[in-house]
Amino acid sequence: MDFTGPVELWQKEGAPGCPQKGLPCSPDSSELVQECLNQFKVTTTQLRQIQASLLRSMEQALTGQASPAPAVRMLPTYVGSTPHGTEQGDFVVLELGATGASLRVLWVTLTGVEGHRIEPRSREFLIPQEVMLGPGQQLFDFVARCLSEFLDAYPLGSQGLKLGFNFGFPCYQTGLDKSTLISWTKGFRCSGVEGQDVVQLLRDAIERQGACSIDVVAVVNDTVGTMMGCELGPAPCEVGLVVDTGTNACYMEEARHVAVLDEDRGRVCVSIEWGSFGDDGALGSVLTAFDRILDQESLNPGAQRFEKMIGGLYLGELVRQVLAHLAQRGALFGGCTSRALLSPGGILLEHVAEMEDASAGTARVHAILRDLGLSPGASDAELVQQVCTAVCTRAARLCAAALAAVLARLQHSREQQMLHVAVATGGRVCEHHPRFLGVLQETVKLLAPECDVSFIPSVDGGGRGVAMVTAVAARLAAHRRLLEETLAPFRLNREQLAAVQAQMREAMAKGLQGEASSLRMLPTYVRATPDGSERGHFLALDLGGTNFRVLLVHVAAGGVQITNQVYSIPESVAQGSGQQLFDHIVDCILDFQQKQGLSGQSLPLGFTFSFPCRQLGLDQGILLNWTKGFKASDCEGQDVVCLLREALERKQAMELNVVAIVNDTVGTMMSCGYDDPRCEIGLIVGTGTNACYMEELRNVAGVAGDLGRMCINMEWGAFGDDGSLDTLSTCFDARVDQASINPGKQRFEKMISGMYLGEIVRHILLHLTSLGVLFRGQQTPSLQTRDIFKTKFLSEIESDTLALRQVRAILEDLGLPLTSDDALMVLEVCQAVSQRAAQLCGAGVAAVVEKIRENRGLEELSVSVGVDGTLYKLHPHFSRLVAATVQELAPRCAVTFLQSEDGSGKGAALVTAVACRLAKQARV
Ligand code: 0WK
Ligand code: BGC
Ligand code: BGC
Repeated sequence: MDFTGPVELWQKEGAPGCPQKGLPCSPDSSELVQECLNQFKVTTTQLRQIQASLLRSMEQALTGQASPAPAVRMLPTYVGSTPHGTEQGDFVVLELGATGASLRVLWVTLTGVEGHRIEPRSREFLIPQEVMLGPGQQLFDFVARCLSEFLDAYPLGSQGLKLGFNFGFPCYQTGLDKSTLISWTKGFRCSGVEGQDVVQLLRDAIERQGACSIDVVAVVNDTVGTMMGCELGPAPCEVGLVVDTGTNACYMEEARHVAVLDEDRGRVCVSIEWGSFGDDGALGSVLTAFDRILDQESLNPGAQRFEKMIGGLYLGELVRQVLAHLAQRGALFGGCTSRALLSPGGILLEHVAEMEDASAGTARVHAILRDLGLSPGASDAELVQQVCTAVCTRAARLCAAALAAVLARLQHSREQQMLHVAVATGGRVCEHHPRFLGVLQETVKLLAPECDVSFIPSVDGGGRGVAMVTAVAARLAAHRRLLEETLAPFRLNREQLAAVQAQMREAMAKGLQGEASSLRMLPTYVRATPDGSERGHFLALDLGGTNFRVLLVHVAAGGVQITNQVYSIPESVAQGSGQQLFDHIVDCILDFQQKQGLSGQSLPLGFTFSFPCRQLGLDQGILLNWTKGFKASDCEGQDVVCLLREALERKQAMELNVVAIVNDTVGTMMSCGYDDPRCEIGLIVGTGTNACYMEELRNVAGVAGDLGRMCINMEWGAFGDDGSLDTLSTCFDARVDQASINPGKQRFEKMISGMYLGEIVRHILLHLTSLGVLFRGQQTPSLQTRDIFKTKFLSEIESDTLALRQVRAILEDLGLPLTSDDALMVLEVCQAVSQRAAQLCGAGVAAVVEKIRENRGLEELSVSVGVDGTLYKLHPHFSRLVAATVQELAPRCAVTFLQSEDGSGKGAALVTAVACRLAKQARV
């Protein structure tokens, strides 16, 4: 190490009477020694101040604050997860910078079996001083030569080797294998490297060396390697601490707190680069004159001030400075000095560690001092030990204050008062110094008593950790590839969506003509949307969605008042006998009437019945087939108005007059049409999905007349039941369909609606778990449980406001053992499934609006769509994606989506009101 500063510097500062922490100069030698030792005392208050100041700096840097530039850099490392323990394979690790003037190459075999370790094989190469201070290319060529020399001993297969580069210097990383050196530290100062991508420099050197089958897949800071190499234990190891020639720490930060990352999900390992703490003067109060001299004589004066008080490269030098100072004032070694004592770098870390080791005893100290050319007196050994202890104790306590700042940061970012965490420690100061770790742990307990911290020494200086990162990178890349392959069929492009639109148009035309088509295009006998002249009190029923509702609707000049009550339809009733179902419906009506004081009152009733019905009139609807989990017997093929009337009769509620049966899409269109006459389409995306629209009567075969329009219930849920969607259908869709109570039916609905999306996601998660991509490949009973993954979870998981931990909470409630990577992948699965649903729904709406535009021979169409349904209303992105797809596929239609506020019950009442108005006019 090169300390070439002018000796006379001491005299100037040591002048009697200087205010700041100058060089002590009392005439009494023991007092002089005490004065020196006191210089290195740092009080707990000062430690707390340092802890607070470093924490402030860390949080300023995380927010990306530019000026004043925070003293620490907080560099994201692209390591997003701690090891699974399942990583396996052979990896080469190249270590540069962790241990000063040496380079290490390791061959690491990861077994993927927890607790089963294969000892890495490694070799150390000393780096000549001129290489550490020469041109960068020389350094990297030296590194590449050492690498191939090491690998010559190993049989390299053809498949090439993955290499992890452990580079212990401050770097801006833009990817796991892309890293730009900010500045050299610790005695390195090669030219032409700062500001360069060190992975590229290494790749170029390896190429120049001709060792071509080596793939550099990751560059890692040594602290990260240390953290990642940590054995799995009771507490997650989420902090890596290195105190070797230099010092630094890293920890797992919530990604959303790292401004530069613009990522709001998951965690990322951040290299703090705390060595530069105090470069802004924050350490002024604890710096001694010895620290200032050391800094001025260093390769990088003014930089890495904190490191220069803790790092192994500097501890020996600090001790030497103090001993030289005391010797020259006659307080030590009888006033004699030696070349080693006066030469920078004369006392090394190893010397200090040995001299401090109480078990070594003073005899050993004497021996070391003699090796340094000194003639220690009787008391000198103890005084020297005291100096070593003072310097190293301060280093350990300062390091503890910094670590306490990291723990406080973890508490902040995790919003946890009580923190359980493991800290992986690495570096020769931690490993070899007799007391450093002890003082560190003690002081951390003092400064962060509410944190339960376990210290885990890294086994091989992070070699395994770097191999882990490389393996994790390889695993993440492999998992990402499998995830992309699994989700690719859900990513529909414009051509595929346009094809769905065209197929739907074709099926609409056939259905309207009564030809074979998966779209039944059922006439509803609703000929007009409300014109606002409707008046009266109406009862309405709303069956077929999440809730069964009975409503009292008062249509007046001032608007519509609605009173309603929700009743449940137990599965046993929905899948029992038809009589049981309709009796249950009438019981609810009677209960409602009784509660509203309407018992016995004769009121017209509109029945929203959200199932495919062939209507023969407004009050006649033959149920074609049940959908959405309903399967009541003796109903299909029956007129459900009759079934209701029979039940009313059975319950002596003859005063109720069933005037109209409408589909929920029609009710929704009417309900929204009451406020916006341009609303001529009704769309439901809830438990099920469907749409209706106002079609030109001339296009509707089977209904007399050519003039005017009639609302057509498309029953688009059945689109594709003829196989026309098979090209888009995935194996997961097939599994959901096969497990449903109506296999082969409602294929379009089963790719879009709320009753099925959760199940599609569950099947994908099962598949990804079986591939080992999720949940560490562990299949859990809960995930095998049908309908356990509710569609509302998609809406919650995809909401922008939810942090990943809340996503994790939802999944953990399901008993899924997950990591943050898993939660991120579950999120992507949900996004892919809901996006496809929204796009398919959008393609359907685009087909309808284009049909209306062409029906009316318009260049441009402006139309509104009344929408209802839990999925459409609650999912954070569904409505936007539907609108975007319609915009893309039907650019000549300006489509407004109106979310129905009062549900289709209001619509049913309005249809009833229109029917009553028309009936009265007919009687006049
Ligand atoms: C509310 C409507 C009802 C419709 C339902 C669909 O009033 O007629 O069936 O929306 O949404 P879901 O409740 O199935 O999510
Ligand atoms: C470097 C860090 C490194 C630390 C420990 C410091 O000088 O800036 O990147 O982690 O030494 O080796
Ligand atoms: C039914 C439709 C209904 C839709 C929305 C489908 O399952 O067949 O009649 O409109 O669900 O509730």
